[in-house]
Amino acid sequence: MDLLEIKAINTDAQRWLTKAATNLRQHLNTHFQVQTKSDRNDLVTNFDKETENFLVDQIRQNFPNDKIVSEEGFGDQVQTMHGRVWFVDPIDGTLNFVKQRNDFAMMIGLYEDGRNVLGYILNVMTDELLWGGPEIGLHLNEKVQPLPLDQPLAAGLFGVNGPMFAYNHEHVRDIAFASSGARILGSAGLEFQQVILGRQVGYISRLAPWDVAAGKILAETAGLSVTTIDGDPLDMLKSQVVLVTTRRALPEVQKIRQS
Ligand code: 2AM
Ligand code: CA
Ligand code: CA
Ligand code: CA
Repeated sequence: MDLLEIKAINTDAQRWLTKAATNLRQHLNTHFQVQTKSDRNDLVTNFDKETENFLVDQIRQNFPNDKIVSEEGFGDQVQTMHGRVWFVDPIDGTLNFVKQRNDFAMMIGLYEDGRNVLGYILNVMTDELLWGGPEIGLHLNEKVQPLPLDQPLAAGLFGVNGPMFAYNHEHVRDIAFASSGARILGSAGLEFQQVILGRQVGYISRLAPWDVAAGKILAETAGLSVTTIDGDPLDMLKSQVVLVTTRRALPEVQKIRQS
């Protein structure tokens, strides 16, 4: 894809997100249909489904040959990263959305032959859109976003997944204790935003492809490290424990985990 095409897609994607987020904010005080999925805290609402349906529809209308990986079932069964693959998480932080009407994100990621192209993380209630990619750089709304400082683990806050922290799974509690302090936001997208904006030194969680796709593109554009907990490249088509950190904190985290 050349720069002109990437810019054209970027204009489209921002328009879809703006429309979907405006619609969602307008319906915050209406009735929610809430269903459980794998357990009592794994929720889906009619708004997750409607938003995903809308975003997937826009992609299909504009790019009928592209493949789509999405959370709530409107996407495709995608077996390989060959060609153009979109990732859609319509509401990231559904539990926050249901309980707080706050701290949730809309995310889109676009890859071509497995390579990063465009990523979007929209904090729906603050209307902060972090967007960009290797060809167009990193932006927060209309401004170019400076890259985060390469801080060591002890110098910053560390985002964690609640249950992994509670059970010290993969040494997550030990890692957080070596930082300035643990944070649990309840939205993988907003955790990635915090790290990319330099407000946290890292984040660790078990994540599905749509939880991490946009964040990986933006974080790598920001010069951060995104790997599995073992330090391997991510497999974009499966769930795995994902670690995003500054370059400096990465070996420190790995040392704690191996201790
Ligand atoms: P979601 O709201 O889109 O489901 C919450 O800890 C974070 O982890 C959210 O980003 C949430 O995304 C994600 N997550 C991944 N798998 C989950 C699960 N089985 N139950 C709840 N949240 C999950
Ligand atoms: Ca979910
Ligand atoms: Ca998610
Ligand atoms: Ca979701």
